[in-house]
Amino acid sequence: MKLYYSSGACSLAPHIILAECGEKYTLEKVDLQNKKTESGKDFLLINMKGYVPALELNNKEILTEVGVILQYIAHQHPAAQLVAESNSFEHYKMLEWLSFISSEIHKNFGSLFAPQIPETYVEMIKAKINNRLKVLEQALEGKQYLFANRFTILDAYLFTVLRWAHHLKIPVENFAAVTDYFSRIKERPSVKQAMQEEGLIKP
Ligand SMILES: N[C@@H](CCC(=O)N[C@@H](CS)C(=O)NCC(=O)O)C(=O)O
Repeated sequence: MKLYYSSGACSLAPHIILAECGEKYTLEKVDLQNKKTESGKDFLLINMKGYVPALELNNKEILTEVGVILQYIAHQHPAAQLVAESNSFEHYKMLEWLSFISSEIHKNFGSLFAPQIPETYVEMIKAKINNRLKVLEQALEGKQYLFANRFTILDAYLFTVLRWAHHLKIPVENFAAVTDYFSRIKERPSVKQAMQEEGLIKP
């Protein structure tokens, strides 16, 4: 499989899961500004939506959208138990979290990266984020992982977006369980491997 990514972007989540599964993968960096890949391809021909991640399968099909890519990779490696069995109630509970991370955390955090957004909008989004962090704090209290007492695709995704908090001046340190969780996930070998491969930490 080949992952089209941008360093530290939400594509880090599937990158972590590729490493976690022991899947064979290659990486191709995307210049999101110019929509060009590092080998000079027009990224819009790979993903017409113009954003990462995009996963090229071994049969050359392309999959996009973080939540879908995470589930696809995890389903290829059932023994790793990174996602619940399709159609089980547990799977729907995971989808509930996946949707929460995507629409309530990822997209609210992501909107703060836009340059020159009005201060009133920033305040509004930060108040919203604070409420979402309260939900996570409660969910993570006394727990190692977000779901089912084991590392899953949810942790790869949540870690990836929480990583942006410091840069965005979101005071995650006010949430002790979230802060502990983040520090713990950061030490996982697959997380370190993916971060090294994206040049986010030194080997
Ligand atoms: N709905 C998409 C959103 C992906 C997304 O927001 N990607 C960002 C990086 S975190 C991006 O590539 N932005 C560049 C752009 O939108 O042009 C998903 O879940 O995969």
